[in-house]
Amino acid sequence: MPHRRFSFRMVLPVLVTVVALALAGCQFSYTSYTIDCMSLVVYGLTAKATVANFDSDFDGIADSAEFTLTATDGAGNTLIPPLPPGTFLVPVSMPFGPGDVGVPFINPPQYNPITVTVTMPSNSFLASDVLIASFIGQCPGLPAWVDGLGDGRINRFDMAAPVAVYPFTFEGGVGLRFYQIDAGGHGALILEVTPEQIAAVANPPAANTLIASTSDGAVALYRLTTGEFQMNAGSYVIVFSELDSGAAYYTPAG
Ligand SMILES: [Ca+2]
Repeated sequence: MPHRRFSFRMVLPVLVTVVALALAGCQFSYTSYTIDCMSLVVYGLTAKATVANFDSDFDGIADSAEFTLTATDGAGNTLIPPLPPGTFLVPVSMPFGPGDVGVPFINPPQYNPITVTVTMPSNSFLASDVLIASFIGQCPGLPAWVDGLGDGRINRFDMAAPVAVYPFTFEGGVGLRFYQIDAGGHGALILEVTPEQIAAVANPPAANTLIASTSDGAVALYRLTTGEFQMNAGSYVIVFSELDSGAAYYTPAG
């Protein structure tokens, strides 16, 4: 585990700072923590087990508190794979700390916020999971996940968008589906663009080129000379570069 020195820069992204918990199963406290794009670091951590859920010497009697960690980004992506049993142990007779503990994220976060939880996992010695602590922070520069629009649409941050754009896997590959959103928030499929239609336009084209549109022309998909896609739906216009629900997109100026 990397230990890092305290610095003001590392404190800035933290939303929630000093918390001390003394829950059933463990006395758990710390002086501060930081979360950034790379890791969680907990400073001044002390832990004293009051319940044992791990048998470290295989005599059939639990003697230690086992902790496990989950780390997820705003979209629920897992930032660290499941830990092997016994990764974090505090013997009941031997309190841990105070010390600094760093937890590196194996998978980089894609959305804020980042949440790390510490639990004592249930097993034959413990009837149910016990939440010990949770840490919440931000990776500066990442978009925030918007609840409610996290259904796979590309334009997932626009609550009032009149059209939702979804990547869709056709027989020949990935294309797009466009849904008109009514005042009640319900969608109606108004346009499908197949991978063959997309491939029929050069990438990048010599001039911005229409790939497909609804029969009335109200919603249209173009390939731009930059290689990006642009959807026009009246005054609502977005540009995106990938046929992926995690694709970055923006509204062009002007
Ligand atoms: Ca034992």
